[in-house]
Amino acid sequence: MLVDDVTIKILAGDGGHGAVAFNKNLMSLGPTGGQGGAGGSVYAEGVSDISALGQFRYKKEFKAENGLEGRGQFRDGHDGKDLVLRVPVGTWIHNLTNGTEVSVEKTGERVLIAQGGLGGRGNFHFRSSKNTTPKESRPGSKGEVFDIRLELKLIADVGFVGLPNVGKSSLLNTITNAKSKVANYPFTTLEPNLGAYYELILADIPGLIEGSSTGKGLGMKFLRHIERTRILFHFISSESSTPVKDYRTIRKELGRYNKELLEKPEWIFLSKTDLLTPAELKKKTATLKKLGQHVTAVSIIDDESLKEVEKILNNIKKDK
Ligand SMILES: Nc1nc2c(ncn2[C@@H]2O[C@H](COP(=O)(O)OP(=O)(O)OP(=O)(O)O)[C@@H](O)[C@H]2O)c(=O)[nH]1
Ligand SMILES: [Mg+2]
Repeated sequence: MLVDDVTIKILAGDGGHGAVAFNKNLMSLGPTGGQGGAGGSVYAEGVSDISALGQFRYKKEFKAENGLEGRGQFRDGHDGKDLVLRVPVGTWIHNLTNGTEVSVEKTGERVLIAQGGLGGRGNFHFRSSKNTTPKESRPGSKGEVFDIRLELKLIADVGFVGLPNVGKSSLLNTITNAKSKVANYPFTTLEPNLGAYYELILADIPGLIEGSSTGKGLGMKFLRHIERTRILFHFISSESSTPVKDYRTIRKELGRYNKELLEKPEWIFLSKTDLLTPAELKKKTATLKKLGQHVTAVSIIDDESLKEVEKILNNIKKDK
């Protein structure tokens, strides 16, 4: 089950206390207490794996490390390690404690969500000409503690649809940084996967079959995700002897689920074209072109065809 709405508690680390210490060397008495380390902060970082919120289903509290206390001999405490929570791009972080919200829109983007406490000063800091033996130091300050709600709003620009095993995930992996599972059997992809092509987000969803709209196969759940995409890439395998029928099967399910899906701009991709002879390729492309949509031949081992896909994506990017 895809987790797309979950509430957790985050705790940034507390700063370490400053130390009170004196030089034990009789020749030079004096304060030597070091400063406490800073507490670790909590960050959210965007990843393309949209199931990443699954890690929050059972575990509900996430704490960054505290800073360590200062010590004698001018030694400052170590800073606490930051905690980085990996969240899918498109995750909104609603801070339930202070009412602010922020979203993570890009893979690799890091957002500070709870600031760690500062380390307290040690007595070395409080020395002066009047007070050469200060016994004063400061405690570290507390790290921020918030209740946050993580809500995934899939922000894909392009949704990949098609029958199972037609090469949707393979193309996603080839042109983006995604690591969608690929294998030579139907229903390899069990949950939607996102990939980023520059600022465009591409969503690869599990293969659809006749009856998907009524819950057959992996069903409905994934059609919901492409409802929010702007454009559809419709994949048809070169291995199929019935490409037009395959096309219609998918369109029927899309329309039965939500007629608006049929209104979205659509690009047809005839995939795995390295398996065809030039003559077969020509014939299949011509048949599909009769459907009145753009048809692009693609093979993940043919760089020229991949450049075509990139060209299409670049145009979509321009219009964004
Ligand atoms: N020859 C060839 N094989 C390909 C190409 N693209 C994908 N394949 C193979 O086709 C099989 C299915 O690829 P996937 O990318 O898993 O297909 P999918 O459409 O994501 O499948 P589901 O997740 O089940 O819907 C794998 O064995 C791939 O290696 C291609 O361009 N040429
Ligand atoms: Mg797949």
